Amino acid sequence: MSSEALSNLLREDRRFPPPPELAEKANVTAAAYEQASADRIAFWEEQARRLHWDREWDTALDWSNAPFAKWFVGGRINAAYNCVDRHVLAGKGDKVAFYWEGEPGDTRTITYADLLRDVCKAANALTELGVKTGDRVAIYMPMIPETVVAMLACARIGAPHTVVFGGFSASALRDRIQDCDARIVIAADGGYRRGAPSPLKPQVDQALTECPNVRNVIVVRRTGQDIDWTDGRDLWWHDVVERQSDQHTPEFFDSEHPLYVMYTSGTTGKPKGILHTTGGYLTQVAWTHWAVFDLKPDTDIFWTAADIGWVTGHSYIVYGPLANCTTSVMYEGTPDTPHRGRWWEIVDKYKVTILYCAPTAIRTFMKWGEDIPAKFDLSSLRVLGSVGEPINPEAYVWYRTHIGGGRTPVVDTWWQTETGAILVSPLPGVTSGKPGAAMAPLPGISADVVDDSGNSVPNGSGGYLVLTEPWPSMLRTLWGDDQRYIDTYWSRFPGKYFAGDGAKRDEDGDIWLLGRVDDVMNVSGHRLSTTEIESALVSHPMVAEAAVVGATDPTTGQAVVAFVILRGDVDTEGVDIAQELRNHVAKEIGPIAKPRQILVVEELPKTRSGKIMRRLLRDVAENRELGDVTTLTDSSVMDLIRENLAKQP
Ligand code: 6R9
Repeated sequence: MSSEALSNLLREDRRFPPPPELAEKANVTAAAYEQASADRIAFWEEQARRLHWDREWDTALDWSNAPFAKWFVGGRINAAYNCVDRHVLAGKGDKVAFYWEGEPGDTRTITYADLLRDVCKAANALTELGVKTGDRVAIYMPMIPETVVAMLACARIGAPHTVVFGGFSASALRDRIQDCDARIVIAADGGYRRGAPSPLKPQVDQALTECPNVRNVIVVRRTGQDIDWTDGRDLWWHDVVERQSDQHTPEFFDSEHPLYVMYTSGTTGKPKGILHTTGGYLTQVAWTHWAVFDLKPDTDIFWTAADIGWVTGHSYIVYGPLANCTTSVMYEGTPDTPHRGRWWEIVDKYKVTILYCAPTAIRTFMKWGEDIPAKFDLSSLRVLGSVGEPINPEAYVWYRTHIGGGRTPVVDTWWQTETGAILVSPLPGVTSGKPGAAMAPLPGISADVVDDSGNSVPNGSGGYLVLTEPWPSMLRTLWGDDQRYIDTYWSRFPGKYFAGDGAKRDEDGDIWLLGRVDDVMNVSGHRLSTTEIESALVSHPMVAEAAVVGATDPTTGQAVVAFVILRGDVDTEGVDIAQELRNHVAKEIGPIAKPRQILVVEELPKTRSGKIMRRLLRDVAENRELGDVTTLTDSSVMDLIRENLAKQP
């Protein structure tokens, strides 16, 4: 990283200490860091005791066959029992688990007692269809309560689920079903997105032409769309689940029993099946949900505005919140349907106290303007969270100011599908937040920033984020590919988990995430972070959102190419936008970071989890045929960008 870039970041000196009332009653205090560093294993054992174990473990961690970890060895546990039954048995059956809001405006309120009844019925249905402990079940659904019920029913009978994003194509679904050899698919006819029914069943039908091992498809009726039906294979959820008994006795499984496989893209074309198991995963999602959001189960209304088909949904819509007996909000649709204030209307309506979402959403709201959230009463909010990408300081401050009313801490939470739960994050009652920094590893987590040779970097320097000790919710392997697990995560720096993210430590020793290392550019021998240049661009009053890529350049190796979306409300009449922004970047970071090209676009290509697909932008910047676009939310975005560019000099 260039010294200019570093000194620029060190200029970020705004600090937001915890509100005193929050700090006073905070679930976690600074003592937790000391306690955990004195005895990390004992700390996690204490957290594991938050759960119900049918039999306690003999050994907390078995790392003798590293990097294959076993946590809470010998313990017996059932994830669904922990998320549902034990709360009902404790007299909380009437407590609301989900306030569900459909995109068209229909609503459902689901209590823990409702959830228990539905999960038992679904578990009985799966058993009737021959699903046994260890069999895989694929779930391809919109954001409806049945998705949660389906996941918990699988967990209850020990059948690992693999949830495939509703936005994924038939071929993506086929690859995932084939890779984990799922025998049953749970799907819906469709879901609502952008004000219209969006079909799902046709993709299932198409995928299954190449998945002969799938015996049955259970179909939830959500939209009532016309669908094709394969007799003998397809079954309606309301036929096969509704008639079942609402009693089901859960079996307790080994702590290391597989809970789910979640596919995520790797550097090759073949997606990686991240395997999570039960005891360690549930321990860490439950603890982090309680600690990082300062969750008060009796009074908070929690909302993770993400899709369940993404790991954030698994850990912080389903398993973490339910393990903590939380009341959550769940929303089916897009933020601008039927109007751009939909999220804020939901916060206002349900008096949401904790909101967790992605920086890309925040930047979109910035683009739409602060007068939209200003029309709603957001005073119930007390903690805001961010996940999925580095949050640039401008977005952080906007979020805190215009959504959080200048009161709420913002927790920038770093983690991955692989890590299962949040690992690096501020604690809202302890940490003085710095806009843009994920700050420090949570208690019980050992992380470091290292240079190319794997040595710890001093404060004030950049490098790679690594984890130096195993943690309970870590992935156990890649489904069916132990060697790829070792190669991808444990070979770059022997004995350390390589996250694939660039990071730096500031003068205080706090951690800043700088984006994937494949997003780190090398311009004339200077290492530049895409995130840093994006932040600089977004700090200009004309810019709403920016994506930066390194395009191959004959002289400099790589050159910086920036795609920007302008704010709707600024007057650009007579302004040479590109020149203005290039100078701005030069001023903020240094002349070396000046984009070679600045392209003004209307939209950026994003995955359903909100990540900008820089790979595609690089294809455009380097004038290549586009690679795979199947994981885009909306693949027509790329056509728009091309058309747009054809019109620019
Ligand atoms: C939870 C999730 C993981 C990658 C990760 C990193 C990026 C996530 C971040 C962040 C900076 C944060 N990422 N949170 N970067 N600050 N707070 O997003 O999982 O979809 O597997 O993505 O996302 O690059 O390596 P996943």
